[in-house]
Amino acid sequence: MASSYPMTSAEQKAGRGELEGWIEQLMECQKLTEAQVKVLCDKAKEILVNESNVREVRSPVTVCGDIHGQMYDLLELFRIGGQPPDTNYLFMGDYVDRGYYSVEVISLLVALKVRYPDRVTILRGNHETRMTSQVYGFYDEVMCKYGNPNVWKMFTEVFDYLPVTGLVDGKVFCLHGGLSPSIDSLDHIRAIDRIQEAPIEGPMNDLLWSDPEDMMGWRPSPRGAGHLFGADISEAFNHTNNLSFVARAHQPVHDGYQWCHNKQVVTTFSAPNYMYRLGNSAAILQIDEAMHSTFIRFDAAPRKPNEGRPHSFPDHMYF
Ligand SMILES: [Mn+2]
Repeated sequence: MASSYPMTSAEQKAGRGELEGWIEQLMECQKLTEAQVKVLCDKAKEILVNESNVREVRSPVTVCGDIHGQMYDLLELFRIGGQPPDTNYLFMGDYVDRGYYSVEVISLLVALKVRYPDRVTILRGNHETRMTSQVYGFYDEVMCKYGNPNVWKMFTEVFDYLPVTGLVDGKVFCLHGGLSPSIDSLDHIRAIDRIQEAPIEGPMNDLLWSDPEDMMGWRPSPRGAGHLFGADISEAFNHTNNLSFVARAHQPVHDGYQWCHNKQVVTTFSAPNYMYRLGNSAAILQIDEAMHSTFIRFDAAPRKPNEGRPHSFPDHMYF
């Protein structure tokens, strides 16, 4: 099984056995050392630099939404959806901030990416930026757990390399936020120079920040970044690019997933009881080889007695 996958050169340098040890440790919610994070992040950048802005993925694959540092709920997700690499995964961003375990969550997902690069895809969310993760928890958590900001700096460098969108079998377009008035086609996205801190406006910013809305046309977003896009926009984009639907994350939804725009767009959110208080279910989207979509709902894992609050949560909900 795991041993039958060919080793990448990055894996050879990091050491496959070493990586598997790190993954095991992280699955017990034990963080890596700063030196281990350095090795991991260097290997991750080597792999990610070669991935397209529109990362092509083959079915079967399980598509996941926001995680936000909720480590025990991510472990529950793997129990329900299957362990990598037995299940292929595509994560649509927002791994850090808000929850108690941004450090362990991002370390685990990056380690899985390096160990199983063809079976795990991790896209960028609006929280995978310096601007956001410095304010909403990840930076403070790193300071608290490591005593200096180095691990935050290393992971935010990896964030610059993450692909912004994915495409399952050419038919399901996956991304964190939504569409952009400056982007009509997937080729426009392929042409973006993405390896940088996410710009505060423009097409790449829109992909990370936009939301679908029950309306027509475009409007500025109340988030102060990205746009609201209407049903006519989604329909035109899917038609132009020969897509079945757009899968995105970015907004908590009560049942963990929610269709809109006449089933042109679906929101999937994978952090149950978001921020340990919203009471929402989480969901994952399984796409099989026949391109059938199945949503699996799950609820929050039991809280651990040692779960603490390493930092306070800002109160407004726009992130
Ligand atoms: Mn988001």
